[in-house]
Amino acid sequence: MKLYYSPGSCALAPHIVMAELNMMYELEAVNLKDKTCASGDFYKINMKGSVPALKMDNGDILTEGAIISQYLADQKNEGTVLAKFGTADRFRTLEWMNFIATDIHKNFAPLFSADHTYKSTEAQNEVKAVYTKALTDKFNFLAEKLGQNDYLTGNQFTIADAYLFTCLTWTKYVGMELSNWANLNTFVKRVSQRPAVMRAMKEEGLIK
Ligand SMILES: N[C@@H](CCC(=O)N[C@@H](CS)C(=O)NCC(=O)O)C(=O)O
Repeated sequence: MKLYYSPGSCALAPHIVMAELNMMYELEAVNLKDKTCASGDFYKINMKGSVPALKMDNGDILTEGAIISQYLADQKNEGTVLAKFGTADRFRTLEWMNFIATDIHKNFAPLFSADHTYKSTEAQNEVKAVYTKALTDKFNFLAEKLGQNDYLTGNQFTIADAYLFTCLTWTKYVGMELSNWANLNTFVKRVSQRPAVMRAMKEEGLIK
């Protein structure tokens, strides 16, 4: 299997999942600016031009991070990072995955793109204020739901924690202070100390 990624992007989430499951995998970095990678034109691998993309063992490409993580978990079917098919715990994790994909991940995008999307500083600041407020509301909810639990669904680290962790690492790039949410701050510190997370971050050059 090969994961196409860009360092620190949302592809870090399935990367963490592969490391957590101790899978055999290769990595290939993608330059998201010009859509190139060592194999050449990244659009030929993923027409959407976005990471993550997973080349599965049969050579087919699977895209959409939330689905790649489910696919990876089911390859091992250990019931750890994702509970087994048909269980209530599995749906609880998938509920979080959808929330993170649609309400967290995608609310960061305009914060990253505002400066090169809008000409006037006023418009840039307005967009940033709207999406910072949207994320603030979601972070308030997350901090309350996380409570004193180690992870989103309790004490078991799941694919949803890998995804949430990845998104929360972006707060430092968009001027959001994670220490305003003690539970989220502790969560990020806890996850960042997991050996598989450290391995994935090292492989992406994010830490030494
Ligand atoms: N719907 C995709 C979106 C992935 C996505 O937003 N990837 C970003 C990096 S975090 C990206 O590749 N952006 C560059 C682009 O789309 O051109 C998914 O959930 O996997």
